Amino acid sequence: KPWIAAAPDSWGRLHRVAAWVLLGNWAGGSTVPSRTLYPHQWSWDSAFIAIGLRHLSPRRAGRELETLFAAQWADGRVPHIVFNDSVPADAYFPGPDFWQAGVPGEAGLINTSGIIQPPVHALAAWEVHRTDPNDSLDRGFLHRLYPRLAAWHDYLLGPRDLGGSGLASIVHPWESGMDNSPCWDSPLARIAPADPGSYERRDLTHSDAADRPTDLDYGRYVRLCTDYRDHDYDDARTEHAFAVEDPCLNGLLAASEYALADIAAAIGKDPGFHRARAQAITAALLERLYDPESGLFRCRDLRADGADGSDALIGEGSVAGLVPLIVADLPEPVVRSLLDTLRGDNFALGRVHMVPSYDLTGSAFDPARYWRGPSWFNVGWLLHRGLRSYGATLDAKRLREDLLEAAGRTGFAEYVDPHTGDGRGIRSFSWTAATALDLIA
Ligand code: 2M8
Repeated sequence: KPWIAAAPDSWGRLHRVAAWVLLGNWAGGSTVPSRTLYPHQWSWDSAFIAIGLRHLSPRRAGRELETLFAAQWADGRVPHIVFNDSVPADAYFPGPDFWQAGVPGEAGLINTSGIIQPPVHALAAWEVHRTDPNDSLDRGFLHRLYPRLAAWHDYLLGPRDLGGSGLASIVHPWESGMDNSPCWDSPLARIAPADPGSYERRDLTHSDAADRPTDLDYGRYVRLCTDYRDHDYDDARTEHAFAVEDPCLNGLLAASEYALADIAAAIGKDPGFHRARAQAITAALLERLYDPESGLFRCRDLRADGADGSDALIGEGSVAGLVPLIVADLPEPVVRSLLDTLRGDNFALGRVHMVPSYDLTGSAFDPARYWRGPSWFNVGWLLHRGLRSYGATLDAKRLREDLLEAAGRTGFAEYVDPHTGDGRGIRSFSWTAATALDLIA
């Protein structure tokens, strides 16, 4: 029996509470994902936050992104965390002492992590600009951000094109944003975990252990970070024992590259380079990661030792493989297959709460544990955008109501059990509030 969302006539109150959550998480120059579990600035969180915040204040939304890009490294990378020095150093692990990384800022060193997250930023910058284009142009928002966004994409398609394929690779599960996705189980199995006595997790103070990654996962996360740090985060010198081409990150890169073309045009520059690059990423995505048999994109493990010694597509089906639906101009049969997969038994659009992060029929499915099954609001927002752009209006409408109903009912939970709809993780989570604001607008 299809699960039916609440009637969409009461979003006024939801809008007010979402605004209250988002403004309550404002930390002076950017927004924390959560006051308790994530008390710093996170890269892709800030992009989703800006997309919602623009409906309250386009200027503040612009500031959110500019604060993040003030911490951009000289090589173009945008670090996945920008640390807030006024928060105690042991509030989050791994903190600044662990990463030993940063860039000079106007008021001294800005402490950052050394890894990245998916590039939603050009997309967000373009949406922020579109909210009040005249004010944005007057203040030079796009003029300041454009070269930084271009350098960010150059980093991803330069030093991070580890497969030489025209796609960016992630070198750590945290870089995917989907930390403990079952897709990472096989590539992570090759990584020797760090000594558990060498660090102390902080996340379990604020969240249920059953909802979070395991200690074994953390041991491997720490090992990969340490190896990278010990090579000064230099991609050419680090072995990168974990190296994967992820369809979510690369789908977002293609969509952001199209947004960068729009940004270039808006400030009187030639958009042609970015359009061509977006098309090239899309072509590489289709060639390298699309699996027509299962109707979704897969992750490619560059370090897998296939029978012929080659890299390999990872068998696990993740919602990351559906996110490329946000990319423009996909071939029609691919769009049709992606929609079939979304509606079929593996992701059951319209029959479970929101869209699960992992195949409902997969052997590793866990409805409570983080990115191994629960439904997430940022992913729902992306798929809603994709559905709308490809004319799946009814699916998009239902998903929107479902996302808004779940956000309000759970107190803006971090994620949701797809079967019961119960909120999981922490509450008053920023991107849950931000994506709700955008869906209401
Ligand atoms: C989660 O990741 C962090 C590490 O970056 C963590 O588990 O401590 C993920 O859900 C990630 O996608 C998100 O950006 C971050 C902050 O919300 O939390």
